[in-house]
Amino acid sequence: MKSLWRRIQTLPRRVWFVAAFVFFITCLSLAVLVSRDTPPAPATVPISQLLDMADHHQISKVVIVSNTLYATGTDGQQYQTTKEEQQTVTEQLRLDGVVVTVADGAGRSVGLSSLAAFVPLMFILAVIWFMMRRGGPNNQVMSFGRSGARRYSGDARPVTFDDVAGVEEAKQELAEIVQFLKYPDKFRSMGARIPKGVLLVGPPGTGKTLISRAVAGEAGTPFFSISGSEFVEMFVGVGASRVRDLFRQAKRHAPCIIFIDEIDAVGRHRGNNVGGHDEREQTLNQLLVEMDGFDLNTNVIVIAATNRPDVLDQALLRPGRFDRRVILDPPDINGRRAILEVHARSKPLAPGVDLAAIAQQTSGFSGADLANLLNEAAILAARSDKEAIGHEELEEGIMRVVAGPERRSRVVTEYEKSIIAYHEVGHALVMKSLKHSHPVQKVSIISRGQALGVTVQAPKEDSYLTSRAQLTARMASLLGGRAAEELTFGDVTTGARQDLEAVADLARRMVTEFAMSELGVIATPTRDGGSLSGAVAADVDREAMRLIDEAFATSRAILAERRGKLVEIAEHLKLVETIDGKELDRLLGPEWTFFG
Ligand code: NHX
Ligand code: ZN
Repeated sequence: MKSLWRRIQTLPRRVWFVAAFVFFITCLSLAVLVSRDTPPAPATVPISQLLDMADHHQISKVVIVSNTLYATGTDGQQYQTTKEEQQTVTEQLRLDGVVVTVADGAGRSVGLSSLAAFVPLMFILAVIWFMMRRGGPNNQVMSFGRSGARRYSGDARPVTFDDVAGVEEAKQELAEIVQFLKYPDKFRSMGARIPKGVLLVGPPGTGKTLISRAVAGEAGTPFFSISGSEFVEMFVGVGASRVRDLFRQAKRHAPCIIFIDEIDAVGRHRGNNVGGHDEREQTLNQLLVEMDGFDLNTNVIVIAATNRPDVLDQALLRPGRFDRRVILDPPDINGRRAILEVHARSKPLAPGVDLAAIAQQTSGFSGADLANLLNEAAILAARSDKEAIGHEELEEGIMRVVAGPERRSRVVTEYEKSIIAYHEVGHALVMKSLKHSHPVQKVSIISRGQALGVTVQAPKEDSYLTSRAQLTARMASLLGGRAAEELTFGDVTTGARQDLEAVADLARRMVTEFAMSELGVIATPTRDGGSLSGAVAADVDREAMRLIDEAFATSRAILAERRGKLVEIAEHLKLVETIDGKELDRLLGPEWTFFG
């Protein structure tokens, strides 16, 4: 009983909705049929009395259904009576001037009551048909049993490694898994132990799900997908039973792949939270039990994804569990280009569009960002009835991914427009004045998302390290907006809060994480709950403040000295609204130099 209730609890909300709907329709149709088609209760009379009444012309109509007579009086009153098996009354009634109808077997009311039973039945069948159709074998996604996992199989076109770009090493490592799934016996006969679990590590949007699907697609096996958070968000006890169910399903469809996204939701190391999170722990234990329960012939490989491998419970990483680790980095320039090419396959690009240039301008974008960029560009091209996606659409696609879509409906006063323009040009001029800044890509006073204006920078090339000079240049650039407001208007606004937050965060990290202050190399594990003693904390604050102060002084000095350019370009920006990097260089002139 308890497990039944648990089962009911785990039903997807959609099923509940459908069930309630069917119930409602059933009640409704019954109510309608009953109220409409039940005649006023007939009076039951002896056959002799009915015939007498007919003789006295008190009966107008009779319906005979086998041995039952339904009579209607001249006054509208209904009568019912039963005749003898073989008795014929038709002739006599006819002589009395009564309209006689003989209905065979199923009378009117009988037909209606069967209809009443039939309507809800049809509804239920329709609903079942509808749900089957949604989850049929040709369908992409099939909601799977109690586990809640989605099973992907028999896709019209399975995902393959060709659809995955920019992560060549990961592809190579996973190609081996494909071999295990395809030819398990080959490995077994060599006495090789086939891995049970693979941990994919990488930031969001780097294609962890995609590459897992590609492994299944390449091996031609089913793919069960569930997110770790789905295990734990439900009612107590459900997580573990879902795990059990998922593995049961998977074993039935072996060889196959189980993909667990966000494994850290279940796999966080245990025991550090007071009060305990029993539910999660139970789920994790069940997962470990299931994986340990794989025998040599279980052709199921579990692929788990996370962007926080450091928080995982060590038990998950032990041999025989997720003992293989595949790293997915954000794509470099070549990777980005390859990803753009994959997504551009199905999209017409205008001649001369240079995806390499787009790749160059999108440092730091993930695969998902790039997919988004191309999709936005495609939407823009379609909306303006173009024949192909041009460079213009791609540029706007970048801006949309970076800062959101334009919000031209946001109306700003002329005065605010000035503030926005000077603020943005302040950023841009400081950036252009410091040698260690990245190039400016775009300066715009068109509202996007939450921002009233943006200045976009992009590195010339990808890098894995950032120097102190680069960080101090970044801090000064971030404060350039505020410095320009102050210098131009003698007052400052709330608009710079995001810049200020970023500066404060950067300064703090420079002191504590990167040891780039006068405190020198201090051991400060501040990431994730490390704590500082009161005295050191005060030192850190003081040093961070000093770094910010210096950066702000740099910004002010630059803008004070180059105020002419600030005014000139800001006034120009108010007219044109957007200036790109090339145009900015032109406006700065050939004599432009770095500051100091
Ligand atoms: C507000 N927004 O919140 C208005 C609408 C100083 C000319 N009342 O620094 O737009 O004040 O260089 C992501 C990015 C909030 C999230 C920017 C959330 C900005 C942006 C505050 C320009 N450009 N500030 C900037 C700005 C604002 C904000 C954000 C965000 C302004 C400044 C936002
Ligand atoms: Zn700003």
